[in-house]
Amino acid sequence: MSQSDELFARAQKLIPGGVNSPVRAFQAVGGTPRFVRKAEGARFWDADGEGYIDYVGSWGPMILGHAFPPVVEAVQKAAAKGTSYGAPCVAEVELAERVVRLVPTIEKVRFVSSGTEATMSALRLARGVTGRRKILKFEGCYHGHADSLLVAAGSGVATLGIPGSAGVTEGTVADTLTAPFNDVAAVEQVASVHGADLAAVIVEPVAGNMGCVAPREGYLEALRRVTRDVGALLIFDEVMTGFRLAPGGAQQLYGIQPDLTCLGKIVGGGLPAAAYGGPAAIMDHVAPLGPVYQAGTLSGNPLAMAAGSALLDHLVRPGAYERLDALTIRLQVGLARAAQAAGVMLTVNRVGSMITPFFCRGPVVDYASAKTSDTALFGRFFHGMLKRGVYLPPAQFEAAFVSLAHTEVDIDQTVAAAAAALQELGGPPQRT
Ligand code: KE4
Repeated sequence: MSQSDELFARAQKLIPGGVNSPVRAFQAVGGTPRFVRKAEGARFWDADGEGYIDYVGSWGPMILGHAFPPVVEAVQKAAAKGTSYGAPCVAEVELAERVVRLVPTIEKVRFVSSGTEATMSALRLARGVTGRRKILKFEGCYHGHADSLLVAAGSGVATLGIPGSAGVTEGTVADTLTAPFNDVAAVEQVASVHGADLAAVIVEPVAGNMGCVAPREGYLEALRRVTRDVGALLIFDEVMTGFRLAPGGAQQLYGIQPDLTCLGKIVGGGLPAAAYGGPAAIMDHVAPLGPVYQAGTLSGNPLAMAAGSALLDHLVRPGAYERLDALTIRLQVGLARAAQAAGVMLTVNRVGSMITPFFCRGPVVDYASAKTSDTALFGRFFHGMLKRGVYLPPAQFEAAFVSLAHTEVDIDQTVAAAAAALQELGGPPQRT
């Protein structure tokens, strides 16, 4: 029995599923989750001392690698001055100044403690500002676990809210519409029927939570056009893409100006912090200035603020994003070649340093096409990589992340492991 096995058995007696977030439990791939003892740079070591090249990176924050020294130092210094005040502090202002400078559509920003809080608050703000009730999200996009966003994917072009989790009532999702991602006609249809009561459209501008799926050419522009036409707010959920795809996130990469932006993950340097922001004309509706209430004991936590500022100061440097792209392209090409050599159907989607190998013919352009993936084969591939010291997201419908701590040697090691793991998969059904 491994240390992780023992820890997992212990954890399962105390914590539902033995984890504090479901995806960590390995249910999509089977086996025992690896309990992390230490992480540094592009790697972590589990409780048994096994080392892995890490492509989860805490699901996005570790874009400079784990235990990045300036971030660690900033947190240590901040902690020595107290861990939380429940009162304003300079670190909040300093991170807010960085966010506003890097994301020009954000004139004012409110820090919260999770991406869920950020999207939940942004939607409440949109409803408060517009006086409207309906919100539209897209199938396969995930925006955290606020009730109104936990809706099941619909079957039709647009579906009125169907609870996507036990405990979510029909009432709380009655005003949540869903439509397929990357389908302009579906959005136009929603606008034609519900436009007058549509408060907001919320989207992952590059989807990460169905696996990495890029917006089709013109799709984001269409969302901008349709929302402007009907007077709904366009909310970019950049919890994952913010500071990941460009200093100004996906909105900079694609040249789209949303009304509100949600940020998370990288913005807190791996500590619990997230944010939502936009024009002052909208943000000034938030308490204590305006009637839209939102609050948080640990919002603007000084340690998280210090970590976020330290990370951004070292991330946003000349050449950083070009290097992230180059490393991830190297991985994408290597995986595709390895799959071809092994005769395994693989579609490797990539945007910037977000990447997902889908075990299907492709193209993967939305949730329906993502779901054609052979998830059992993904699970076998996951374990084939794990035993060769490569840690991928333990689920097919997730994005993997490359960091600036990864090197060409790491990428080439990963590709070599993939070549061996893919060869092992064999089996006639998957051969091209
Ligand atoms: P949190 O509440 O988990 O901080 O953020 C929710 C969220 C909001 N928006 C987007 C685009 C997100 O990707 C997330 C969270 N992402 C998942 C990864 N697929 C977090 C991992 C997990 O749930 O454990």
